[in-house]
This record gives sequence, structure tokens and C-alpha cells, in this order.
Amino acid sequence: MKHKKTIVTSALPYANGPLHIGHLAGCYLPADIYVRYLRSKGEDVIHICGTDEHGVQITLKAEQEKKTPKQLVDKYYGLIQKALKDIGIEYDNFSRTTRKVHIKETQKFFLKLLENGFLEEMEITQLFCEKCSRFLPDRFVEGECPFCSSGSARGDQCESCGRWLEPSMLKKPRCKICSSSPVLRNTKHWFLKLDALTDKLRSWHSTHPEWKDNVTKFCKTWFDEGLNPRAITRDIDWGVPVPLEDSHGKVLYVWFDAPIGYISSTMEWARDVKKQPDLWKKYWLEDNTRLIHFIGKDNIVFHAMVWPGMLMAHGDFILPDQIPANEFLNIEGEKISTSRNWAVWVDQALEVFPPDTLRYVLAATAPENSDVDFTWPEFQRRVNDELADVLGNFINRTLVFIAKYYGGKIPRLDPSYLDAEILKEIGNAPERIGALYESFQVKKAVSEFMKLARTGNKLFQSSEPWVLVKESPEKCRSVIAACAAIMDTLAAVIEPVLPFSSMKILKMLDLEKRSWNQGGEFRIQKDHATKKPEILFSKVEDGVIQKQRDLLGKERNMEQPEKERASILDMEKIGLKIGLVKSVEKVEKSDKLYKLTVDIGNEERQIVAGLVPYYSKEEILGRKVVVATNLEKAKIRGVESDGMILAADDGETVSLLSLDRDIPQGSKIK
Ligand code: B3M
Ligand code: ZN
Repeated sequence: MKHKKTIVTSALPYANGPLHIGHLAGCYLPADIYVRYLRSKGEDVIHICGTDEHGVQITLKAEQEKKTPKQLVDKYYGLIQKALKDIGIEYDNFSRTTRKVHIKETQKFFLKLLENGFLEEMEITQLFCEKCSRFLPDRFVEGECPFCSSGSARGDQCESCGRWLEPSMLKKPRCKICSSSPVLRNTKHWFLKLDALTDKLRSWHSTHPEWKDNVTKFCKTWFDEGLNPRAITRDIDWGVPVPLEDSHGKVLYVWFDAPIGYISSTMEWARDVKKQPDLWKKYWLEDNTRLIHFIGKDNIVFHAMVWPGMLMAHGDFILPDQIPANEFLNIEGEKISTSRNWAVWVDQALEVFPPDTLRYVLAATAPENSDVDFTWPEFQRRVNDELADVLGNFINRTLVFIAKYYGGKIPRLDPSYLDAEILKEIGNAPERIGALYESFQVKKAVSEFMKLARTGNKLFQSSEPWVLVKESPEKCRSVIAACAAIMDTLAAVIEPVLPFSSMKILKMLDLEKRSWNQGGEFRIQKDHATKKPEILFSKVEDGVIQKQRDLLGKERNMEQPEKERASILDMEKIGLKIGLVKSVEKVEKSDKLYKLTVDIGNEERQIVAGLVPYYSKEEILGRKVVVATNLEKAKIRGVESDGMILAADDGETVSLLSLDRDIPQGSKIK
């Protein structure tokens, strides 16, 4: 192994709508699976992401929803982050491209390219809508694609053929807002001299024959046509401002700033999560790090050409090593379309199905080499016939048998009673399946671990342990112990895809998660006690599936219902008082929590508060704070908390409420 560290990124989702399963299948799930696998092997890996909050698509959507761009991205940042978390996708850092750290880094990046001679300013003619009196960059204009003649190409890209376009290339252009025909006007813009990077890019590509076909093919077309300078600034007011005196009103193109988000999010992680502000350098500046970008196929050109070109022009950072790009997921025979609501929204689906069922079906049918079709009946079949009947059933019947005949204790395994082939299959499963995860072949990995579950089921069924237990008790013990060993191995090899179920299996087996490097060794001791069996997967009924199908194409109301108004009495119920912080202590094994003692006048309270990232102990000790005093007591990380300290939170930082004149603790707030 040459590399010591790995950065895994997934394409930054636009904060202009909720997350759908096409996003998951494209890059978020495969990236999470890969990271989980590397972690189980004990590798040094960081998983970096965040929302992409600039660009015309944000502005357009904001206009549609009658919100400011900021209000729009705040709303979808929250929804997207929650959906990812709920489906078990874990990040070391999930940032936003509107944060200060990102804006600063992007501007520095731009200036470095300028200094290195890879940017040039050119006067160009651009489409301008006289009715709306604005320039029409990117998606503000639609028209006919000059390559494939599709009638609904956008100014930046044609969805039909995937080409990257310039608005002026469109035939029969029309303004997206008012539909009128735009005119041409002169304006100055900054261009990235991609043409000057052609040779470098070409020779770098030739060092990566292992890339997937879709990536290689796409890039070949690009090289064949010749690389041209690309405009990286825009005449709109939402974006990272161009950091030059004479470029007022211009911002950087979203595809210039977004990939820099991979770096700025890592910087934020180093600073805020690890509290070692320079730690990001160990990843981005050292060439013993592998950089892996998981993306969907519509992002290939940016990740395999433009972004590496930017990195080369900059000079300090490592280049991508792998760009696993998935194809598209269609739904019930049609392309996903957010505007037509032809989508399965992750947050909605999770209200009905456990996360592992969705993860499973998306992994088992992953669009690795071609577009695939997701259908609800297929989802139902896979959950019922594969997860419930094969995997779940095997685990349940083994544990129930152990409970019934062996008092819940796993018996001894004597290999002489077992088929050597089966022992081999269990023993080498982690290595076999690991090699598949390693090479991004998730679909095959899933089919291999299901094969192991089938082997387990067959072993159980054909041995008839309910007969053996009387006729050949010694053999019966070995069969059941082998089934327990298969369960243990399954818990390990399914974890990247089915993390929640893996945890449940280990809990029932009362075993710790093991390292992938331990391979398929039999680690269960004789008479190891198991816990109560639990059903892993419930079957999905027809009616439930029908309801999901009915939702396709139906409009979804994304507005949060306005909060019910509270009465004055409700307000009094909360019991807000001034408190004085008497002691501060960090909660063990938590990066966020302090345990405070707060004097609220007539008594002292123990309160747990997530303030570690924002305040030092000294800043809190002796301070007067606002306390909600009569909430139900809560246990946070096992520590009792009797009260809540009020603070304002804008998603980036947290500020404690403070008093502008002194007033004794215990004073009521009305
Ligand atoms: N936001 C496109 C997309 O969501 C874009 C990816 C940025 S990755 C730097 O498809
Ligand atoms: Zn217009």
C-alpha cells in the first residue's frame, strides 16, 4: 500500500431541493460504503462533503419559492443534512459553500491562478434580457442544443447529451424568467485557460488507465474537440465575489467555487472538529494521500477536466486519484425529474422504511455501469425475499435455536463435523468481499454477502438441527456454532451497506465490531452468551407499496406549516430565569458538551450544554445566562441535564444570550 491517507468526497448537493434516491445511488451511498469499508480496515480516511449553495440554480429556485437565496439555502441545507444523516451516511465534515472559510479560500484560489498566469480577462458578447434587464448566464437561458438539437438545453449544459455549453452556443435562446428572446451585449469576464493545460491534463489522464469507461470516454471526446478557455465569472449577485477592485458586481462561476469546497470543508474539519487548524495540510498537500471523488455521470467533465485543471494551475494540491462516477437511476421507467416530482424523496421514504432497506436496494441495483430502473415492486421483492426471508430469517432462526436448546449460549464448534467447503467460504468471505468493495463493485459485494447468508440458511435447513439435537448432539452443536460464526462474519461484511443491521446483529451476539483485517477467523468462545433475538427486517405489504407509487408525480408541499401561535400562558410555562454559572466541566468522551452547575436563585441545577466548539470554560464560568427551568429532565450522553441554556444559532456559530445590565440570578424573564 503506497498511500497512507485517503480523502473521500461526494459531489456537493445543490441546496435547492430535497435529496432524492437518485442522488443517493449516484454518489452519496457508494461513497459512504467505501468509507465504512476503509474504516473497518483501520485506514486513515476522511469523508468530506457539504452543500453547494451558489449558482444560478439557487437564484432561480429562490425566485420560484419567493425567498431570498439565503433563505432558500438555509432551508435545504437543513433538510439535506438531516436526510443524509438519517440514512446513515456519515461525514467527518459537512460544510456549506456560503461559509466564510470557503469564500476566503475560493478567493485565494482565484488570486493564485491569476498570479500563475492561468486566468485571462476577455471582452465577450453575452445574452442579455432587455425585459428583465439582466445578463442571462447558465440556466437563466434555455434553447436548442447545438450538438443534439434537444429543445430544452440550458445555457450551461445540455441534459440530453451531457455537453457543457456556453449560453451563446444555444440556438433559439429564450429567457428562463420571461421567455422573451435575449439580445447580445458586451461584457468582460475572466477565463480559465484550459487550453494551456491540455498537455498536462492529457498526460495525467494517461497515468489512469484504471478509471471507469464512462469517465475515460467522456474525456476522450473533450480532448478530441480541443480544450478552450472557459469563463469562470458571472454577472449575477449571488456567489463568491471576484476578489478584484475593478470587478464589482461580478461573482465566480459556481463550478469554480464548488469543488474548492472539498478543500475548505476539510479546513473547517481541521479547525472545528479536530481543533488542529493545520491538519488539513496533511491530506491535501502530501502525495501519500489518495483523493477520491464520488460523483454522478453528469459531473464527470468538472471532476476529470476542469477541477484537475484548476488544481494543476494552482500547483499546491494533490490531484484526484479515482473518480468513481455512477450512471443514472430512473424511477418506474422514467427519468427522475424534480420539477415534475418524479422522484422518491429520501426524507419521505424514511418515514415509512428503515434506512437499511433503502440502502440495500440501492446498493443491490446500483447504476455502476449503466442506467438502472428503480421500481417499488422490485423494492418490495428485495426486502421481502432477500432481506427478510434470507438474511433476517437465517439470523433469527439461529438465535432462536440457541435460546431454546442451549440456554442462549453458543455451543462449541468441532470442524470435523462440518463440510470443509463451508468453513472455507466463511473463512475467506471478508477477503473476497473486501476486494469487491475496494474496487467499487458494490453490486457484486451485495450478491456475495447474500450468497453467504444463503449458505447459512441451507446449512441450517439441510442439517435439521431440531432432529440432530436428539440424534447427534455433538454434530448439532457444531452446526449451530458454524451458523453463529456465519452470523458474525455477516455482521462484518454487510456493515458498509447495512450499518444499522450489522450493529443489531452484533448486539444480539453480544460481540464487538471487528476489524476487517481479522479476516474470517472464528472468534466466538464456547458458551458465549447471546442476547434476546429481535426481528431484523419486517415484510413490506402491498398497500404500502401502492401508496408510494401513488406519490410519484404528485406535487409535494415543501413549505413548513407555520408554527401554531402560543398563548402568554404557554410562554410562562417555560419558566425562563437568569442563572449564574458556578462550575464548568467537559463531559468525558464528548467533543461538544459541557456539564455546568447553574445557580437559578433558589437552587442549583446541573445542565448539559453543547457549547464546547464555541466557548472556552473561562468564557462561561461566572457568566449570567438565560435558563429554561421547567423542561423535563433529560439524559445527554448519560449525564442528567435539568434545564436548558438559551443561545442563538445561525448554523455556523452559536451565541449565548447576555444581559446589558446586571440583575441577580433567579430573576424571571417575561
Ligand atoms: N452541485 C452538481 C450536482 O449536485 C453540483 C456538484 C458540485 S461538486 C463540487 O449535481
Ligand atoms: Zn427575461
